[in-house]
Amino acid sequence: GHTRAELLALLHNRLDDARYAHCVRVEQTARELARRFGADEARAGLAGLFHDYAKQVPVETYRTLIQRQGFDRALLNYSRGVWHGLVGTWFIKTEVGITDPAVIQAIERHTTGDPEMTVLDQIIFVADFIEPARDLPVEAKCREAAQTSLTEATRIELENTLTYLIAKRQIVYPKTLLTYNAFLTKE
Ligand code: DGI
Ligand code: FE
Ligand code: FE
Ligand code: FE
Repeated sequence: GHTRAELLALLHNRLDDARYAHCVRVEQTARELARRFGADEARAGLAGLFHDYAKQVPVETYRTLIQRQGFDRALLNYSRGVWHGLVGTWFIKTEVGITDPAVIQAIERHTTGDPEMTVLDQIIFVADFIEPARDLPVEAKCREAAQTSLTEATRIELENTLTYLIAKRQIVYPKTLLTYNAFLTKE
């Protein structure tokens, strides 16, 4: 086990100051959501803190890793926006030594979501979008929804992500759309 100071140093080694500060805010937001929705606060904090650990790994490093470590080759059609969650946990496991499957899964799912997202997965997904520095109207609307409904907050974020990607003519990872569909019909 690492001390908190060691964890923060490992995180900051991989991230610039702005991205590092975002991760610390997501940690705090995730802990609040865990208290509100009855999830494990320590796991939420750890997943929140490390969710963007691999956000600044070089693109060439990702390409090589996807080809050599048995990842789905279809991932090569996407970019770091998609890779840093689904593939990024490889760096968290090997460089930080985080092994808790629930924490790893929440980080894997934090960008694309998953139709079967757990409460912890949804907490990290939403905390990323509503941490205090996020101030767009849609982010405020999602933060308000997250006062009472984690699934509604998740749905709002997914709607925004898809709308954004389509408006920018960006490729949609199929699981992002499958997740949106699944959350349309959740309570
Ligand atoms: O890492 P953050 O910026 O804090 O936030 P994030 O991990 O939720 O999203 C990172 C980016 O990923 C964002 O610009 C939208 C993009 N993204 C999400 N789903 C998809 C996607 N990009 C593509 N190409 N396809 C997707 O399905
Ligand atoms: Fe991210
Ligand atoms: Fe997100
Ligand atoms: Fe993030």
